[in-house]
Order: sequence, then structure tokens, then C-alpha cells
Amino acid sequence: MTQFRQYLENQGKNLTALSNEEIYLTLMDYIKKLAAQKTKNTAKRKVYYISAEFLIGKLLSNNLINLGIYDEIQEELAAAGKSLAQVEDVEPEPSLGNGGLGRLASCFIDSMATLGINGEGVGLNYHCGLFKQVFRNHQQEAEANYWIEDNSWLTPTSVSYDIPFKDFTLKSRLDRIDVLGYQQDHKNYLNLFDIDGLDYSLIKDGISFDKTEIKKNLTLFLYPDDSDKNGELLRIYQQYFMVSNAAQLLLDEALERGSNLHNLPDYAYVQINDTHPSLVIPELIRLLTEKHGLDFEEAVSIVSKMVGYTNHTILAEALEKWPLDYLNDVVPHLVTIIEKLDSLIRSQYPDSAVQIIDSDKRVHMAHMDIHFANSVNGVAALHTDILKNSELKAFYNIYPEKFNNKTNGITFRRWLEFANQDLAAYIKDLIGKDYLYDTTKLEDLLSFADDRAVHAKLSVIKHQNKRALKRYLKDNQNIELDENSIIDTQIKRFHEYKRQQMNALYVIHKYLAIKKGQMPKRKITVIFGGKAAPAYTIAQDIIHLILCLSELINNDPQVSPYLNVHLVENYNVSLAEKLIPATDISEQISLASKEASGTGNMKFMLNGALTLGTMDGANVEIAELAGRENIYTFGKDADTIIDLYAQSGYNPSDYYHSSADIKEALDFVISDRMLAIGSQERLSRLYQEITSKDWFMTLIDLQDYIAVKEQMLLDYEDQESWNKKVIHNIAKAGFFSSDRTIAQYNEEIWHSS
Ligand code: 26Q
Repeated sequence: MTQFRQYLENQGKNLTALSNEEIYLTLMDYIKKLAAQKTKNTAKRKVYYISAEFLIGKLLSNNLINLGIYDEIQEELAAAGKSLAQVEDVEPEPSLGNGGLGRLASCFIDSMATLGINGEGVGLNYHCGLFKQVFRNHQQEAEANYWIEDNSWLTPTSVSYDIPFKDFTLKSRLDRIDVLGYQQDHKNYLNLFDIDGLDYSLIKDGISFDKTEIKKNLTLFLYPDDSDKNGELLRIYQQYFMVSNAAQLLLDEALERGSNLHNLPDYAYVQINDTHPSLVIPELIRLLTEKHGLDFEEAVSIVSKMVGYTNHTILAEALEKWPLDYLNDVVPHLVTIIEKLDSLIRSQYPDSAVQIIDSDKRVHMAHMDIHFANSVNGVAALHTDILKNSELKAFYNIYPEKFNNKTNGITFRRWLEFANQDLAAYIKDLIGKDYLYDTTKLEDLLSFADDRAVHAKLSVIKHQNKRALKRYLKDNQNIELDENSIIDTQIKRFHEYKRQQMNALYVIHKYLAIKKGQMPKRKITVIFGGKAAPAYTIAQDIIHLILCLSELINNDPQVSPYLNVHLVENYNVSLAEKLIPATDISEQISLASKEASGTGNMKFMLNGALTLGTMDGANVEIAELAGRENIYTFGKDADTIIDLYAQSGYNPSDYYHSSADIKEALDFVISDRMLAIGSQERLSRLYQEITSKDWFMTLIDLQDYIAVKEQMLLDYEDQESWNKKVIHNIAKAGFFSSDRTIAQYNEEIWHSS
């Protein structure tokens, strides 16, 4: 009898009689009991991975896989006439993240546990998290997403700290989620701090709420609207609450394990995920000096040995700069410390480019991080080079030894074993299970690169995944997917630099060609997914354009047999798990130099989609590893784009007037056919933006993009050579395991053992 059957019998439960909801709760309880039997990792130096986001996805299957009992449970359920997949549907998806940065943090805590590293996540438990996206009138609307149910993966603790703000002190509470590594005896935690006294009635329309009632709203939403002062203040309250809790937890745990605080770096390391947790630096210094009596110099020296900063962006608007006045309104006790740190730097380095507080009295969080961390890393080779040679050059000149690269990765447990079970099983048939422990073993697949039987089987698996996606989209989104079409997918947050608008212009180009009688050989389905920040108007306009195109094209009987366009609603981890295995073409088309890494690109590669991409972020490493001939690249390179910005040398009207294709596609945005469906205001604003400003250079690569995409569609017809490319991609994806990334963080930065 299996352990699970025994457990059911002890509880007097019979699977056949249980609903899917009841089975879900039973499995959660069973997993929590198994997790409770595991002891914690104990290495002396503990890593605290502080992050505003943890986009963890559903946990049921992930935990079953990591416990090594997924197959067993699936069989037990099947024997009782139940489906594990339907039970998985019952689980709500946690809404604690937004995009790549949050998903990365989640892959990282999975890998830390898998490698047996004593490393935990620290963040906030936002009760409504990121907004839920709904489409009305071809526009995005935002609704509050209440994702926490009475029974959840969160386990309450008695840990609580006093968090001092200027006008009041808030008591925190800590909930934890067990993080089980793959087939590990030990576990870690994801620590999510919260407040008591949260008040949902503050939420009015959609996601608007009273931003001034901090004691009742602090953990309501992730990234509350910060387009006004109250919104910015709330974000500072959230950030300080997060890091003061993290710092107090870290100090408590270090003291408990025998640190005398003078040797604190032997007991703890803090990894700062982008600048959102940067206030942890002055907060640790404050606690060491004011609470524990160390002198300022020593506190600074201690903290400087135990903090690492990861940069995820070179976009100026995403680099946080808080007005000193705002910090004074919320955390005046940190301002004195930040000012001291600033004077320290001023006395050593006169260069205004490296100051912490600028002449407008704004605190540059990244600058503080770089001066007082002992490691600064980018997230892909190209990104780190850009940091060193242009964006952070002045800092690199001062501290060359601090800068290092850690190319991102993804956990193969979730993104292959779970998401693409047929492919994973087939890989095991071909090369055995070793790749589960050493993902570079996937290279053994190269010996099948020319094997026709393998090509055929890969096509069959892709087709089955398309059928599974078709069923899901039909049942959940009322979308009719053609499983015999080429699936071309762009899923990521909506942002001009990611250039969903360029893909939309391709769609228009294709639509017009079909209208002129130029039919593609095979039907193409272009799928988009992603949310736009509610205050980001142009991103909303791009969503509007795509929803209008979808309406126009899918309902045009002349065009829809050849081309479909879908924008899936409320894109999240669970949808990604279904979309990626069914995709043929992976759209990674950011303006070169702007996408720090990308991690979706890695997931698609591993799942047998071919990349259509610019030489940006980790695409560069994908091209190197898989071979330039096995992916489809186009567009200007990063150096060219960086030079163009430096010289203000890009003018969209040059491109608009120089190509009939581009002009025709753009003019269509404000054509009568589009205006009959969409909003004049949104469509003409977008048209104006692209033809006159186009800060992220949509048009510079459009012609090349169209040409390479056409070639790709033609190449798809030769399934032999297509699948050969697919095999090269899967075989070389091993490098992008987050286990490799985390092993590097540990060997080169954390030194936890
Ligand atoms: C900043 C200021 C004010 C309000 C919000 C923000 C903010 C919020 C979220 C800034 C950045 C983010 C998220 C960034 C992010 O997800 N970056 C992605 O990180 C991935 C993991 O390293 C990379 O693969 C992606 O290239 C990068 O875009």
C-alpha cells in the first residue's frame, strides 16, 4: 500500500467519494505533513534573498514532483476515476509577482533548496497581489485579485517585529511557505511578512483604494499606483516594512546561532533583487548601531561584506530614486544614516555621477547598493557588459572587482518535467534520467539530431500539446485555437521596449497581404499574453490595438483560415505552463540592449520552440549555445542602438517614408476598418507615438523582422530540418538551469556551506 493510501485510510477518506476541491485540500495537507518531517538546511552562512516579488505559481504539482511522488499520486487518483490535472485546476495561483524578476526569485528558491543551500526568500504577502486583468471593450481593466483562501500553503508563525515609522509603529506577522528541493531531505522557507488589520473595504472601484491608511493597506497590493505622492509614499512604507522585517529576522537568527555580530558576515548574506529592497543597507546599519551598540564605522564595514546587488534593468525610469523629503516623511531614522553614507562617498569620490544623493535631493538606490555591496551582478553576459561599459561605467572604474555576471536560469522541474510531461518522458526514453540531476546531459540528444523517427515523434508531441492548449483555451477563455496552425507566441509584460507593437505591425502586414491574395502555406496563430501597468498609457494602447486586430481578423472569413490573433486574458504562470509547450515560434524581439536577460526565451528553447529574436539579453547566449543557424535572429545590435541613443540619431519618420510595407501597416492602425472597432483616442495616440517619437525604435527593425519571420514560416514546412534545429536547442538548454545559476551565485558570491 502506498504511503498516501495509508494516510487516506487513517483519515477515513475514500478518493472516489471526494470532490476535486476536497482532494486538493487533502493533498495539500498530506504534503504539509511530509514537509514538516524534513529538517531545515543549516549551513553557517545563511542567504536571505529579499525580493518585492515571488511569482511562485501553483504549488501542488511542484511539491509532488520535488517529493518524487507525482506519478504515484497521479496513478492513485486515476485508479479512483479522478484526474490530477483537474485537481490542479482547483488551486488558486498566488499573485505575488509581476514578471521576470519575480519568476526568477521563485526559480531561485527552488534551486537553493535543491542544491541544499541554506537560503530563504523574504518578501511581502500581498493579499490582492498584482491586479487581475480583464478585457472589456477591447481594453484592459484591472480588478482586485483575492487569491488567498482559508486553506493555503501559507503556515502562520509566531514571529513578529515592531517596525518603526515616523508617526507610528506597526507590528508585523510572518507566514511561511515550505520550499522543498528536488528529492531533498532538507527544506527552506519563503518568508512572507504581513500586517494584522488589513482592511479590504478600503478598495473602491477596481483596484483604487485609500492610499493614506497605511495601517490598513500596507500589504493589500503589489506595485500600487505610484503616479501621485501618496502612491510613492506607500511604496516606501512597503519597502521599509519588507527590509526592516528581513533585517530583524536575520539578526535574530544569527544571534541565535551564536554570532557576536562582529562576525555577522560569517552568518548571513543578503541578496538584493533589484533596488526595491535597498533600504536594507541603512536599516542593518541602524540596527547594528542603535540597537546593538556597534560603532558606525564598524557597522558599515560589516554590512559591506554581506550584501550583493542584482541589477535587472538599464531603463532609466525603472531605476529608483526616492526624494529625500519622502524618506523623511516615512523613515527619518534612515535619512540620517543615508546622509552619512552619502558624505562618506563624497569625501572619497568627487564625481557627481556616483553620488548617492543628487543635486535635486533624490536618493539613488542603485548607487547606494553599489557602494555598499561587495558584489554587483547583471543577469546575462551582454547585460553585464553594458553595465560595465556604459550604464554603470563610472562605478565599474572604481570597483572593477565587484562586478560579475550571473546569467539567469529556470527550474527544469516546473518548466519541463511538469509543464511538458510527454516531452520529458520521451527525453528519458532517449537519454535516460541523468539530465534531471545534471541538465547539461541534455547534450546527449545531439546524437539524434538527424534521426527521422525522433523528428516525427517531436512533431507528434508538439501537436498533442497544441491540442491540450486548444481544450484549455476553449474551456477557460472562449478562444478557438487551430491546433494545425503554426503557433507563434509573445508572452511577457507589455512594454514598448519589448515591442509587442512591432509584432502587431507584422500581423497587420500579413493581414493586408492575405487580403491581396498572398496566402501563407499554412495557417499562423499569433498569441499574445501579458499585463500592462495601469498607469502606462501607451502599453494599454498596444493592448487595445491587438484586441481590435483580433476581433477584425478572427471574424474575417477571407483571412481567418490563414491567420488568427489571440490575446489571452490575465496571463500568469499557469497559462505560461500551457502556452510554452504548444509553441513553435518564440518571440523575443526587444530592442537590443534593453532586455536585461529574459527568461521566457529559455523556457521556450527547452520546450522545443525556435527563437525569433534580436541579439539582446540572454538571446545572445542562446544563439551561441544552440548555434546561430538554429535560431532566427534579426535587427540592429546593442552597440548600434547604444550609439544611436548617444547621438539622438533615430527618426521614425525616416523609416515610415522609406518603406511602403511599413507605411501601409502603420496607416492601417488609424484606418476606417480599425476605427469601426476601436477607440479613436487610443489608436491615434499610438499611431502618433510610433510615427513621431518611437523612443524604443519599433520601426528600425521592422523590415528585417518581417523578412526573417517569413523565412521562418517557410522553413517550418521542412519538418525534418525544423526538428533538427529543435533538437539542437533542447540539447543546449541545460546551461539555462537555475541550478547552474544558483551554484554560481553560491561559489562566487554567497560562499554558503
Ligand atoms: C520601479 C519603480 C517604480 C515602480 C515599479 C518599478 C519596477 C517594478 C518591477 C521596476 C522593475 C520591475 C521588474 C523588473 C523585471 O521583471 N525585470 C526583468 O527581470 C528578469 C529577471 O532578471 C529579466 O530576465 C528581464 O529581462 C527583466 O526585464
